[in-house]
Amino acid sequence: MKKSIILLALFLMIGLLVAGCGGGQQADKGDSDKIEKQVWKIAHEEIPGSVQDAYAQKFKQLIEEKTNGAIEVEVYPVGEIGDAIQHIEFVQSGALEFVLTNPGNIGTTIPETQLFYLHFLLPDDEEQVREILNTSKAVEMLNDLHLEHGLKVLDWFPEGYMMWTANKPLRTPEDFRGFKMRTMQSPLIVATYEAYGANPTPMPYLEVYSGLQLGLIEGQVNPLFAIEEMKFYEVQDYIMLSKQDTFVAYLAAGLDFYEGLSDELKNIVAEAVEECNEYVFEVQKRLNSERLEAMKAARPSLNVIELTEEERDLFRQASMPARERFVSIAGPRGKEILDLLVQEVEALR
Ligand code: 6CS
Repeated sequence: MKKSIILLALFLMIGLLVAGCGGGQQADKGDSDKIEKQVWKIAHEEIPGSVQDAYAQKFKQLIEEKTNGAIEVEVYPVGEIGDAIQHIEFVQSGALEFVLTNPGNIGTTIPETQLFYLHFLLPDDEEQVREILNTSKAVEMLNDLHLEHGLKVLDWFPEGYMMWTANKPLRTPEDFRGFKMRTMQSPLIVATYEAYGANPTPMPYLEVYSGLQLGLIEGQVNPLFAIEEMKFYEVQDYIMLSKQDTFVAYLAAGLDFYEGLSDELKNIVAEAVEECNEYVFEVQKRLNSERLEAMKAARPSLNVIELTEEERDLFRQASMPARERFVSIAGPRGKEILDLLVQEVEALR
């Protein structure tokens, strides 16, 4: 907490200095428009080379191009200015302009948003997941809830199916009995693994590798690109291609900052976001597939198990009590959003 306040103060000071230096300076954009010089900061919760980093770098490139360099975008991967939970606080307070994050990190503030971690809720087809994220009324309701917390959600995108890793096969819910499964710090994610009888153990992302190495946790769940770049496969003998949920992420801006933008800048941001959304979908597809092959090549003894539809069905049935837990955690508004999302997914089938 103390560290978070110091970091926040530091960023506010830097922000004031930059605003002071840039005040009044104008840069040409085309022949007519003038955009005030400024620096925007975007933090994300992954390491360089990840899916979120690809999004942030593309966003930087597009904003800088579209403003003819008047706006400079600085990208901060996880750990450079605090952790993912602190990033959200920084955006709410105006110390950062943008954040790429995931519903697990905002679970205790906006519990409804955690619904994406319910297993077997989103479609199995990732093109359909993308369509839902881009068109859903349920997602719009979640965006409205973020406004109440000083956040303007600008984009949602999938980062790939969540896959389990362990030092033993996980083929049935019984295999999870008492299993120390690392999860993100979200009460709902914990509930989803409790539904299988596991012993979920929340732990920060950057501690997972050593947690596995030391035996503090026995397994973890993440998309393939992350299992590779975080080197989890070096300390786990099995990867289960389980696909029970999709890692969903989103871009948010500080509401006060966003509302203070001119219409021209809001349009530039909207154009950049649309391009990033398409770009990152292809990036995650490529990274998830290439990196599975890279892990197999780097560690030939790694066991990759593709769960059968029958095995996935056992998990589907066992996962249903977590939906009741979601409703008890997220209340009537959460139930309304969940029911709507279920209908929207059904309509796509
Ligand atoms: O498991 C986690 O904590 C993290 N996984 C990914 C793919 N992105 C960031 C997140 O914090």
